[in-house]
Formats: sequence, C-alpha cells, structure tokens
Amino acid sequence: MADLEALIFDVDGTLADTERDGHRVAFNRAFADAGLDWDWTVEVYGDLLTVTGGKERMKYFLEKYRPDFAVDGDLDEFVAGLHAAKTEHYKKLMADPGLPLRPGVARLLREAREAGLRLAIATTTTPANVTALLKHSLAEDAEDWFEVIAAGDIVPAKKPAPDIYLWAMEQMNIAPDRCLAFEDSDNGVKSVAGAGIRSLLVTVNDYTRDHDFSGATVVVDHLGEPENPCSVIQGPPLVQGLVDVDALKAIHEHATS
Ligand code: XBP
Ligand code: MG
Repeated sequence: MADLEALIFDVDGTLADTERDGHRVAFNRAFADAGLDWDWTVEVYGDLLTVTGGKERMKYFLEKYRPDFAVDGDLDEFVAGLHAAKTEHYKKLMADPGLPLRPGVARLLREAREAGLRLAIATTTTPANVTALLKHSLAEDAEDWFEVIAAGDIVPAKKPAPDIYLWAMEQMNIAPDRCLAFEDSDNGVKSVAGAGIRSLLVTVNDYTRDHDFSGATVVVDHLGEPENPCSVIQGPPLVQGLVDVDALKAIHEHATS
C-alpha cells in the first residue's frame, strides 16, 4: 500500500455550495443583461447540473428547453459571450456578498498543510472562479496553498471524463495510489475512478444527495467541525464526527489495501 501524499479537491459543491447560490445566480444575471427571458430556477438548475461546464450547460439548456431559439450568428460565439459575462457576475458575487466554505473545509485544508500533505484542485469551473472563491472565502493567499489548480478548459473533455484528474496528477508527478480525492457528485466520482484514484471521499449536498456513490470509499454530509460533527452516510465510522488528517490516512488505507 502506498502512503497518502496528496489531496485533490473538486470545487463546486465540495468546497462551497457554489452551484445554487453562485453559478446559477450569475447565469441568470448574464441572461438578464443580454435581454434573454431565461430563468434558471433552483429546480431546473438541478437538471442542468447533469452537464458539467457552463458553456456546455447552456447548450444543453437550449437543446432541451428552448429548441426553437434562433441564435443570431454563431452558436459557440453567442454562448462564449454569455459565459464571459456570467464569469464576471460570479466573481462579483464571490467578493460581495461572498459565499461561505462548507463546514470543515477551511479547518481540514489548514490541518493538511501543517501535516505536509500536498494539495491540488481538479475542477470543471473556470480558473478565475476558483481564484475568486479561494481569495474571498478562504484566505488572501489561499491559491498558493495548492500546488496545482487544474480547472476549466485546460482539458477539452470535462468531468465525468478523467482528464482533469489525470492532468493534475501529471503536473504533480504523482501516482493515483498516493492521492485521495474529494467530490460531491456522480460525475465527479466517475472522473476520479476513471483516473485510477481509489481513495475517494464524497460530501453530499442538496443537489447530489441521491446520486450513486457506490464507487466512493466514504460518503459524509460534510467534513465536520468540533461543534458541528458530520454524519457518515456510507463507509467506516469517523472518530468524533470529524474528517481530519488521521481519518484521511485511515480512509486511504481502507481504500487501497
Ligand atoms: C462544476 C461545473 C461547473 C460550474 C460552472 O462541476 O459543472 O461547470 O457549474 O462553471 P464539478 P463554468 O464540480 O464537477 O467540477 O461556468 O465556469 O464552466
Ligand atoms: Mg462538484
């Protein structure tokens, strides 16, 4: 069994509930700015989340919900323009009013850094969105806490394809059996498994609670704080309802032995 050496984090839904209160709101603001009457409700957005990537998601919306919508000009350009506007709104939202990290995220990142674990990010979202969230919700210098930030269009095939995890591990020059991944969705779980990482912790949220997480080592409702312990939904029990470095080492051993 290889020792645990690196933690690789998904962002959306894992570090913070960015989908409902960040991305969805930013999309709607961009649509309104463009004079479009598209309104992505919390419910509709749950369906749209089956497709990862904001540009890909808008195309899926058009195909499924507005098949008769006539784009004036090139579809890819139209979608890219809307997406750029959405990113600006998202960045503003992260700065003001901001979005809290999920319970236990900041605590665990600090503990992992102190313990000398290597940290990385593997996400579908645009790099500027990651920067905005880390800076405003974690720490001014939080981007520097991560050895690699693999994000957005850096690989053409987004999750559930394994490419973003493979890219991150290649940059880190690390083997999958030394990594533990954090995800919140079935698309993320497929991506992790496809990349050969067997050690996987899932934190569910309202959009992903009913997904199939049979491929995960542990499923919890969040990472836990001393005053707000987490509950294990699947996998071995946790001491005191906390995901800490010792727990991660035990999870890794359980997954890889
Ligand atoms: C996240 C996503 C992202 C965001 C939008 O998936 O699907 O597309 O919703 O980001 P995961 P962009 O958490 O599995 O990485 O609009 O910047 O694409
Ligand atoms: Mg996610």
